[in-house]
Amino acid sequence: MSLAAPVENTTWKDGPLSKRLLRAFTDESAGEPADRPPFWFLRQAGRYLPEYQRLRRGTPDFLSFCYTPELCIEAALQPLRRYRMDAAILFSDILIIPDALGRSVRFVEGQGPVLEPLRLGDEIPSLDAGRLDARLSPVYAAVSGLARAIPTETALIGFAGAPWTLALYMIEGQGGTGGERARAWAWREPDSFARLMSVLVDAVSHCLCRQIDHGAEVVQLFDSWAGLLPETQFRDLVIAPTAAIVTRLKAHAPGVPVIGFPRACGILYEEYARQTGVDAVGLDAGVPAEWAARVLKPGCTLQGNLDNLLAVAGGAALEAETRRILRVLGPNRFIFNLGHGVLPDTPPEHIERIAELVRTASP
Ligand code: 1CP
Repeated sequence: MSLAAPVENTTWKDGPLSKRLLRAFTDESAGEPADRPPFWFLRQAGRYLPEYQRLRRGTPDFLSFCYTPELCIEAALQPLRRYRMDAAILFSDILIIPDALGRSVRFVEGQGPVLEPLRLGDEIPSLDAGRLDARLSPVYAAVSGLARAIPTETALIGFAGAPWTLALYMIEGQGGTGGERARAWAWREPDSFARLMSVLVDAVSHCLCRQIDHGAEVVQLFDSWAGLLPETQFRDLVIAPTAAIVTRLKAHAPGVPVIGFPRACGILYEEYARQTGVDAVGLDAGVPAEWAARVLKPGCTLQGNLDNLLAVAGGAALEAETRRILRVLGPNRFIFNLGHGVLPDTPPEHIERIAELVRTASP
């Protein structure tokens, strides 16, 4: 069978929900209480794994790696072999969408992504949505190959960057800034910024629908820089575009859960959870678990939120915090995860210890 052939996605059409991750999106009163929550780790594949470093050495250019389905499939399977998480996540990057729209994107060793910054509203018409499928077809092939390769009890998560976070990279040319240029543009020229957001809403919705068609059973929207925005911009640039994407996804595949991750947005999590239509919210490590359980959980599933530095540090604090999060947020309508991605200097044995603690958690 060709790697690129779409996979018939039956999980959400027919049930039953044999996968633990998918059960976390159902109302607990409808089924048996969970014995333990499902778990996976943000950025679970990648540089902290020696086997990934070996695989990556063969293809120095990271974008070429992302456009080679066999390599993406192998990179996504590596952490599953070690830790048997309840979910595999597509190995790709959020910046493939700007790349597929025709912007220049490079990954510089030791520095991260570097894009040719978008400077003017006049450049927006040059973003070419017509190229998306041709450029992204290897990504969809990786999704279908992965769907076939993972164990039957493992769920497959597809993902994309959310429009605001993509716009930030496209305008700033890199991450790690305060997003000043992008935010000033949004205040100064709301019309051209809205045009950019509209292109990105279309591209992200399209790319996620294709991932679902190829076998993704859950999709996650990474809004990594949501926390930079004051409330008015948060409503316009995070909540509204996310709600528009969720509407499109639900029209295309009503049963596929959507996880939103508006990182570091503080109490605006509440508005995000209520108004975007997402099925779950990913919590960063700064969100108090008791608050999230009381305020957010009644309406949606929660995911998170162990500090990723505890996965670096290990020891007694890692054990205590993992147990605390399991107690406060689990076991139903909860997906155990980190509050942000696994860092490159994380000892793999610490990830193993967390996996063991979650797997043996009692309700
Ligand atoms: O050298 C290498 O091997 C490249 C390192 C790397 C990897 C392994 C990058 C560059 N991206 C990725 C893969 C990746 N990126 C995945 C799949 C791996 C997995 O989860 O198992 C995912 C989900 C992402 C998502 C991603 N990329 C985000 C959202 C999550 C987050 O961390 O907030 C963001 C912001 C990016 C941009 C990006 N790509 C790469 C880096 C180092 C960064 C972050 C740079 C920055 O902080 O601005």
